[in-house]
Amino acid sequence: DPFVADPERDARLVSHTARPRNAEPPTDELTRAFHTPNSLFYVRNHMWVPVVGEGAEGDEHAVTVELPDGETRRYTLGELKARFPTHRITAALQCSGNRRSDMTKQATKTNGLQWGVGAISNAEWEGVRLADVLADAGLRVADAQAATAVAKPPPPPPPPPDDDYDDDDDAPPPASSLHVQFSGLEAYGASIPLETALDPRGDVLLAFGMNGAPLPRDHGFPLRAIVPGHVAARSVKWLSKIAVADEESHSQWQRRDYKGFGPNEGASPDWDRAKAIQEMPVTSAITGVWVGRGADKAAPGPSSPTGSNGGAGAQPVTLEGYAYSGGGRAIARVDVSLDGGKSWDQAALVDDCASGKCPGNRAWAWTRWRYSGRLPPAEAVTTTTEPDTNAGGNKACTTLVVKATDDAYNAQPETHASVYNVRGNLATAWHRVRLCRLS
Ligand code: MTE
Ligand code: MO
Repeated sequence: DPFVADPERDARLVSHTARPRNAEPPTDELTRAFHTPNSLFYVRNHMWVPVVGEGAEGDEHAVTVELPDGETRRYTLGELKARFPTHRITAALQCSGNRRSDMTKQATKTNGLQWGVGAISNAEWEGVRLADVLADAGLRVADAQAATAVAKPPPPPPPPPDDDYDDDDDAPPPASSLHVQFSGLEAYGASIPLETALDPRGDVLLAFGMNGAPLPRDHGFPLRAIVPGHVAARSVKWLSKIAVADEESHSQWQRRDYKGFGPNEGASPDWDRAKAIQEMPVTSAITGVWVGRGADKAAPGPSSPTGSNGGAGAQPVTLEGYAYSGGGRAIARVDVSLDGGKSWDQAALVDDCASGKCPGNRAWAWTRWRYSGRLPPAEAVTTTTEPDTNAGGNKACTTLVVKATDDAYNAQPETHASVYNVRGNLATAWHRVRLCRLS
C-alpha cells in the first residue's frame, strides 16, 4: 500500500478523498489570512506522497535536466540552493476544478472531485529560477527574446557556446516550438511552453520553500515547480526530471484532463483539438457572510454563508472573499450584488500587497475583498419554501452574488450552463450564495 506513508492531515481540512489525499480549507477559514497557512493549503494529489528523507536528506534529492539534444545534467537540491540566486514570489495556486460543485449544482453533472470554493490557496514560495538552471545546463535557443532571458546567467557562467547542438544541428531550435516537461517522483507529469519558462518576468521557480518553511510533504517536499498565473496542474510536485523537448508532456494530465471543452462536446471529446489549460481565467468567491447588527464590525469568525439571525429586512450584512486572475493580471474591481444581480456595488479590495509585500514581477497573488451593505427588505425578496430544510414555513430569500474583473477587463461568465463541460473545468461563473431568513 503506497499510501501508508502519507503524512498526517490537519483535521480542519475538508476532505474529498483520503487515498489519494484531496482536501480543501474550510470556507470560513479560506481567506482569514492572506498567506494560507501550510497546514490548511488545499491538497490535490493524484497518487501517494513519495517518501524523500526529511531535513538534510532533502538536499540530496536530485533533479535531472535533459536538453533537446538528449544531453543531461543532474543537480542536487543542495547544489541548486548553493549555485543559483534565490527568488521569492507570492502566488496563488488554483486547481482547474475549483468551484466544480457549483457547476454541478447550477448546470448539470460533472466528472471529477466536487470541489467547493477552496481548491485555491495563496503562499510565498522560495526557490531558484527555472530559466537560470536551464541556462546553466547549457540550453541555447534561437528565439531572440528567449535568448535575452538566458543571456544573464547566474554564477558560474554557462558553458562555452560550442559544446551543444553543433554536432548535428546548425542552429538551436526556436523556443516557440519547445516545451519544458516536468516529472514527479510518483509518475505525475505536465509541461509548459519553453517561452513561459524563459519569460524574464514569468517567475517560474523550482521551489523548496513555502511561507518560510521547507515544502511540506503534501506540497512537494523537497522540490516542486511553481508556475505562477497558470493552472496548478503544471506546478509539478516532488520534481525529479525536467526535459526540454519538441512536444508537450505525454501525460494524461497534459493531453486530456486539464483541457477546456464546449458544452456540446460530452465525455469523449476530440482531446487533441483542445489546447491544454495554462493561464487561468478570472474568478472570485464569497467565503464569509455575517448578518445582523454589528455585522459591519464583525471580525472574520466561524459563520457560514447559510447562517442568519432572522428578523426584519434591511439588515446590515458583511461579505468577504477572494478574487484571482491568471497570467499575472491584477484584479481591477470586484462587484457585489445583494439582490441576485439586479443591483451592484463595489467591494473594497484588501491591500495585502502594499509596499512590496508581494514579491514577484506580476500580480500572482489572490486579492481578498470585503463588502458591507444592507440586505434588501423582506418584502422585496423572493418568498419560497426551501425544500432542503425542515424548519418549514415561508422564507424570505435573496441571492448574494460576486463577480470580479481583471486589469485586462476580462470578466466572469454569468452562468455555469454557458461554460458547462463534463469535466467541470474552469467553473468561473458569478459566485452565488442563497441567504434565507424566516419571514
Ligand atoms: N504534482 C505531482 N507530482 N502529483 C500530483 O498529483 N497534482 C497537480 C499539481 N502537481 C500533482 C502535482 C494538481 S492537479 C494541482 S491542483 C496541484 O499540484 C496541487 O498542489 P497542492 O497540493 O500543493 O495544492
Ligand atoms: Mo488540479
